[in-house]
Amino acid sequence: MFDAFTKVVAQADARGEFLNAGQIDALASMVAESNKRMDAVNRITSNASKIVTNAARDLFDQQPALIAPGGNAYTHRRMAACLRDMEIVLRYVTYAIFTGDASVLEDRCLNGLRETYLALGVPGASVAEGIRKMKDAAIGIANDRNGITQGDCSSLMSEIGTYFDRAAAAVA
Ligand code: PEB
Repeated sequence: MFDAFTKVVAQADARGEFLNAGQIDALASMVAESNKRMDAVNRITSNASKIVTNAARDLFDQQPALIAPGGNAYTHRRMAACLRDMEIVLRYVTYAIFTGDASVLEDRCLNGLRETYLALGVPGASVAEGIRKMKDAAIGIANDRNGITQGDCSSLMSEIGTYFDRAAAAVA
């Protein structure tokens, strides 16, 4: 598990080189912009249950077969497992946003998840759709311009989007 700093150090060390100016500039701007990152993590974290439940509700509205008899989210046990899975993915996405690096998400959440779902018969494409719904909701909440100092958050928002995209691609 890396963060943006240790990732750059590991890459430089693997080549036996000092950090270069481009790497230092990139990390310096990440530090300068870090309030945006912390605010985004804080907003997503404090709205996590709303993000998960709304995304699940929309998913089941669109794909009612999942909650009909024989569906993969039918029975409370499976419904609970489904909501829990969505919450786990969202939690690891917030870690990735916080550290500015996807490795915690990749190593501890997504690695082997497709195979797990295949073995369980959980439909990966439906999980991916649930993750995309969480992405839209999370970015809407993180990028809400009301009641906050106005600034350019576009690159942070697209970075946040990439973590959700990786999660969706890992299971679809
Ligand atoms: C991954 N999910 C399930 C299981 C595991 C995971 C390991 C099997 C064990 C269990 O049931 O608890 N666990 C989960 C995860 C990590 C982890 C992400 C990361 C660290 O440790 N069913 C649907 C929806 C979808 C869903 C499409 C969006 O119809 C999920 C939610 N996951 C789902 C369901 C089960 C499951 C298990 C229903 C139970 C399947 C079953 O027992 O038949």
